[in-house]
Amino acid sequence: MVDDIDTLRSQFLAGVDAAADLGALDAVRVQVLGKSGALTQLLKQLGATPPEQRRARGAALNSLKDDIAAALETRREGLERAAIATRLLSERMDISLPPPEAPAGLIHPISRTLEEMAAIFGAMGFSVGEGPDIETDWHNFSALNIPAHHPARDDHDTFYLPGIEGGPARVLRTHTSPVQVRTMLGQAPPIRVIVPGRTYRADHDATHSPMFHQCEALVLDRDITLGHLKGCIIDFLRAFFGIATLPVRFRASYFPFTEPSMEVDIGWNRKTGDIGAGGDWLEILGSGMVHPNVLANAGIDPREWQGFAFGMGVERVTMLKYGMPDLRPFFDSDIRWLRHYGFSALSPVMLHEGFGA
Ligand code: 2U9
Repeated sequence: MVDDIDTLRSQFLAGVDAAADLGALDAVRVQVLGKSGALTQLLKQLGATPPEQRRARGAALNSLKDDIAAALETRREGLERAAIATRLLSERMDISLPPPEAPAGLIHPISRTLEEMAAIFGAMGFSVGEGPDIETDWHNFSALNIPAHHPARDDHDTFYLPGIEGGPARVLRTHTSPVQVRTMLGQAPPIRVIVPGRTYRADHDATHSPMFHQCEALVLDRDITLGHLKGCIIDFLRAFFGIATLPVRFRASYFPFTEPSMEVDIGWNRKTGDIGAGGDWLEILGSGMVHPNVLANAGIDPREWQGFAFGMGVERVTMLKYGMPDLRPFFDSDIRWLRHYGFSALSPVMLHEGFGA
């Protein structure tokens, strides 16, 4: 009788060893401990065992049951560990590898230029000003020393909008200068602000778009001179084009809102289009000392405060920096153009790296 117990034990332990996974192990368990399992049957037959043998046989069967439970548990733990190890091996990831695909989406060159301008001027202590695209005629023209019927208004090819219920005439702003007017009306000097943003003029060809971007600047304090204007603009242009020796030239000009006024040229090679050397000059922005009338219009005493302003076309400086021949693709939303000229979102603007092309 003891033989059948030992046979069952060795059969069972062999079955447990052979079980290759948790499913097979459970099948072995059912064979022995299930409703009609081998050990269950032997336990059921215990009642029919002669009384003098029953005690010893009962003890032997219970000991076998304990051994079976322990063996099942040990094997189950082993199989579970092995399953986890296999999974970890198959799911291992090499985090030093590049991502399987380039990230979707690229930064538009205009956004990139605006970010670079904010970084360069930000490092000089400028903050960024914003204002509405739909302006009053007064903020866009009159406050800037451009009275009604002044010929400068014709140069701007303005989009005029109907006034609201007899209110003041409205325009799509033709430059971002009205934002500096609003800044002066809203805060006392000293002021150091740049104003990047969309502007509108009714003009459309290879070098003009009805919507384009400008970035203007305004600095007001008690003792600001033309020297500050020159230093600020030269530093900006050299940082933006990434050329420490970029030649910069100031040439007398006229704008209604500045006096004196200067156009600013940079050195380039007209034949190759290379910027930085070559003996030719290329106009890049307009500048000047803020006209006393403009300060007075915005409620600032020109005897106490003075300063400079300048403005540039964002598309224009971007085209020059990256050698882009045509303005129109900026606004075509053509993904092929963006793949060529766009910037990775994973390489953000960082001033310490310089902005050289
Ligand atoms: C205030 C006072 C003065 C901003 C200035 C220019 C000269 C200028 C053009 C460059 C190319 C516009 O995009 S463009 O066509 N801008 O030449 N802008 S001074 O002067 C201001 C602005 C605001 C209150």
